[in-house]
Amino acid sequence: MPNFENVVVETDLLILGGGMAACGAAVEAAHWAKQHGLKVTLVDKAAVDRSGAVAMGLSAINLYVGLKDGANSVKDYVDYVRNDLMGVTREDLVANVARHVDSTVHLFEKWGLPIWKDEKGNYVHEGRWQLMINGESYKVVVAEAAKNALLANGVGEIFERIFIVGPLMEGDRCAGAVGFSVRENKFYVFKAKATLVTMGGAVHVFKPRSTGEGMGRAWYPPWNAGSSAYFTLKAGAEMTCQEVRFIPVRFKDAYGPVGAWFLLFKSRATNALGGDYMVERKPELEKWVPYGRVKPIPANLRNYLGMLDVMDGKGPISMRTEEAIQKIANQYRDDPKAHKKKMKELESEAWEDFLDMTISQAILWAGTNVQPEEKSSEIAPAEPYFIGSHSGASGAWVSGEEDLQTDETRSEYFWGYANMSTVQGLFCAGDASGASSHKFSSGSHVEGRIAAKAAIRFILEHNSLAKVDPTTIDNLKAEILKPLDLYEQHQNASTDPEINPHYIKPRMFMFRLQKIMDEYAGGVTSQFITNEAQLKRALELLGLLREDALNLGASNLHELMRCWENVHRLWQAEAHVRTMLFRDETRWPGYYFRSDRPTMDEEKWHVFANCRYDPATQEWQMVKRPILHIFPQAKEHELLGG
Ligand code: SFD
Ligand code: AMP
Repeated sequence: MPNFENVVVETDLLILGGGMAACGAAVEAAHWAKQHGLKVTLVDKAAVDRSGAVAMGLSAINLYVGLKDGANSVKDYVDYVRNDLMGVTREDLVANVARHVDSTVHLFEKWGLPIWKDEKGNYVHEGRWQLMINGESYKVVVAEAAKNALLANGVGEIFERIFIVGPLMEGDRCAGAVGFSVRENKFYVFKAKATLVTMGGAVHVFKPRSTGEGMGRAWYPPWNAGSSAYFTLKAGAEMTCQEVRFIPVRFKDAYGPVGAWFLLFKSRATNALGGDYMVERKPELEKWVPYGRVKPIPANLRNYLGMLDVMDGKGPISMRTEEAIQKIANQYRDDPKAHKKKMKELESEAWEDFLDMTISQAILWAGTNVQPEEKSSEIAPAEPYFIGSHSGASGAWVSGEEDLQTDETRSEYFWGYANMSTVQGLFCAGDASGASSHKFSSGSHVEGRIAAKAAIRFILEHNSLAKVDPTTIDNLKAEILKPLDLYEQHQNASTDPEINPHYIKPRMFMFRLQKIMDEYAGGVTSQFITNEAQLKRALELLGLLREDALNLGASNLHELMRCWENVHRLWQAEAHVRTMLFRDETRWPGYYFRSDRPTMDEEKWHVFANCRYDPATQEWQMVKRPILHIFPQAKEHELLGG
């Protein structure tokens, strides 16, 4: 085995990940840590400047409440999120993000992020909650502030290109994390008084639509591989909404965003016959009341209406970019000069929307001779992703903030520290915390801040480093580096290093995982449909894959990372399948459909479906948790419009 140096780092607060939530956490933690003489350490598998979902930039800030203008209230946002998730949401968590998020957006602007302004100096909205930005450098701007907060103040340190594999535990308390450098032969042990997990969601658990040379292309960034879910599951934390995957409808093949087209340009999407599924399929929504009647129509139901057209043989579905652009420009048709100017402006906005966050879509447009003002573009539902901060909801079950609880919610939703999971000292934010969807980039940043502040308080009240037995660390090191050993020992047993009787390479492992999920757990190939028998078969096959996970082989550090990314994906997959099996109904058609339970069952399933892996018994437990309201006047059935 190659010689790996052990690097032990002791800290007070350990932030895992360097994305939006982590950067928010760094800024907030630095403030409180400085006051109390504490140390904060941030660890990212990549380089913070361009890591995570915002790496390429974004073209909008999807969550801004605008409390100061009085445009919206916190309750308005909670209503929106709950309705979009077909009634399943933790109101206390969403409200906590919503009441603080504007301050984070104002910080972004102060740090230099250009937010579009109208002639009166007001933010330009894409939709009710979304602001348009020139966001190519969004992540760089946010990262710079995080780095300044930690490094310039001398309260912290940042480790880049360290892949975190899993938790370090002392009994039931999280005592830190272990991982390895992806550049040098170094094994890292981070010992901490509190640990904040912000390692994003998961992609490539399901077979992507893209194949061959385009295979890595997906909507969600390929480098987020389920590390948050693995970490929290292995620590024994209760997880929530693991069945709630997100399927974004995107411009086909390069996954360009649709929000600006639907909301800002007010575009329609039509089928091959020119029909608008949102109009023609409206009666279908009645099957999903009360949520079928809310405004805006929940994202999964919007997806579902389009999918019904495709299943009826009416595809492809097209975004009518040419129609939308002409319609806006036509308002200026009496003045040819103004018309020409407006057309130029709209064209440039259309291209910038992609260039700001999905550059490959602009390249695909260019490569296929698309001029959006002349020709419509195909859109399609992507493969499923796990992204609790967007329109999915999967993540750890975390405590809410004390002042947002009612007498009823307190015993269910509060256990001392905001955003702490059910494991002592283990906090989660962004995609890592569940049941609080629609946080997006700004909400994830502010949730990182909320969690970091609570974690600092936890540290002050539990101010000791755990004593971890050295043999525990040796065992973890041997387990984590095993793929390198296996490869070294057996590489000569076959002529092709990809195929060997003694080990499985991570790429092959990933293909197997994706095939299982795609075919049995409601992926693209099965039109997002599954049933009990298929889910049970998926579990059986995942069990066999789990056995083979012990024999992953890696020829170098990069492949070692790939091995562990795929183990992380496997655990995310298992939590997903088990929870879809547990929830005996179809609640989110358009995300997945249980063909054996084709309707929603409000009486039995108006609950959170939670799961937990018990590290002691190595068994999974499934449990229902109640959906409770924090705005007593706002019981959802009274709220619904339509
Ligand atoms: O509209 C390890 N999102 C959008 N949000 C917006 O506000 N506006 C938009 O325009 C958005 N669009 C969008 C969005 C997401 C994606 C994928 C696309 C487009 C294509 C959502 C936000 O991006 C999202 O909500 C936040 O980024 C979530 O923040 P966070 O912190 O939970 O995740 P992250 O930023 O991806 O960061 C994860 C970090 O973890 C690191 N990491 N580090 C160490 N060890 C490991 N094992 C690790 N595994 C991961 C990563 O490197 C990263 O630093 S729109 O089109 O939808
Ligand atoms: P997207 O580009 O699809 O991620 O959308 C960006 C934002 O706009 C998210 O907040 C979406 O929920 C919202 N959104 C996208 N399309 C629609 C639509 N047709 N109606 C209402 N909201 C939408």
